[in-house]
Amino acid sequence: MSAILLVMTGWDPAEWQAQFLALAPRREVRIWPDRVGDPAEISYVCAWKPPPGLLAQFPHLKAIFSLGAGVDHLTGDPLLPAVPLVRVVDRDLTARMTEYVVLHVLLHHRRLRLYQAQQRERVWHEHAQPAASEVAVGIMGLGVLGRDAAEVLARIGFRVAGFSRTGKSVAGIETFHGENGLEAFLARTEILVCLLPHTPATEGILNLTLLRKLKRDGALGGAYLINAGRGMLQVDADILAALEEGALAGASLDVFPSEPLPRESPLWTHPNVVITPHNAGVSDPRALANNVLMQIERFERGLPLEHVIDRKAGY
Ligand code: NDP
Ligand code: OXD
Repeated sequence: MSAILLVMTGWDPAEWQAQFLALAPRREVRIWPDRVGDPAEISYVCAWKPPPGLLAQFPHLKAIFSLGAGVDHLTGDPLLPAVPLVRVVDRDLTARMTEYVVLHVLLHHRRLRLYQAQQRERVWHEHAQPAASEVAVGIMGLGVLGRDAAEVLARIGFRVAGFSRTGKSVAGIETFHGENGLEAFLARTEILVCLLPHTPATEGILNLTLLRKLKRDGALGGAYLINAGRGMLQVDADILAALEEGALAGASLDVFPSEPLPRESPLWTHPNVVITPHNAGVSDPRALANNVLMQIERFERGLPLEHVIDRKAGY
């Protein structure tokens, strides 16, 4: 017996199970917490936010599959078994994230919040509109998601740069990396898009000191933040302070240190903040069940698993 166990918090496992069984009817697919069966029969866990310590209970586990692109919901578990930890890299998820990033870059670029406010007051007034080619977008995290978004934004005409841990070369995109590259990257960036993973090195990186370094006197006349990476990258109080003092003119936030965003957070009602409920790049079981099953098949044929994370780097 080589069973797959679905472990998820906040998502409906029945939908995932149905997809797995539709694609691989002969597989044994179980659901935590009610239908785990004999823990010794679990070979693969497919997880989204499992309770810490749970995965250590399966003595014959061969691989763990994160059902999201991010793995911080797993790497924070001090008892995480030392088996390969695989993350999602899938065209469906990437396309969804790129939609989100492009939507929010354009929303700030085309001043949609301002025009919506004018509409409520029945005000017919046109504001100066820079061309995309005058506006500098900077993407922190030039990985699978950041790179796709960068390429689409460049195609629309924005001046796009990317920032990563190690050096990269991407046609049509200016690249910066490492601590030495950060200052120059921020100094040229008017719309900062964050698609970094949450690791010890990135926690709290979106703080007031960093936000103050963004370019405020560019074509847009202010700096904007779009965070669809992880909530633990951002300091909510610092974003509010940056909006207050003018370091930021607006923000789109999909992720928060505490999710759901507490009802009392002043971010909810800030006129220049757009809030979405961590759905920038949702994991759709119709696309991802197949992705995971293909990986398991590769593994069972003796081929290397793809997109195994580097435990030391944390992503
Ligand atoms: P990747 O691992 O492909 O890319 C991560 C990028 O971040 C890489 O370019 C990496 O640099 C860079 N990076 C990591 N650490 C640092 C650092 N300390 N300093 C500078 N750059 C750093 O991940 P994905 O693009 O697939 O996903 C990114 C994140 O997006 C996920 O980890 C997840 O948190 C988030 N996400 C959010 C979703 C949502 O719905 N809001 C949906 C899906 C993902 P290098 O290239 O040098 O390795
Ligand atoms: C992910 C997410 O990591 O949805 O994929 O946040």
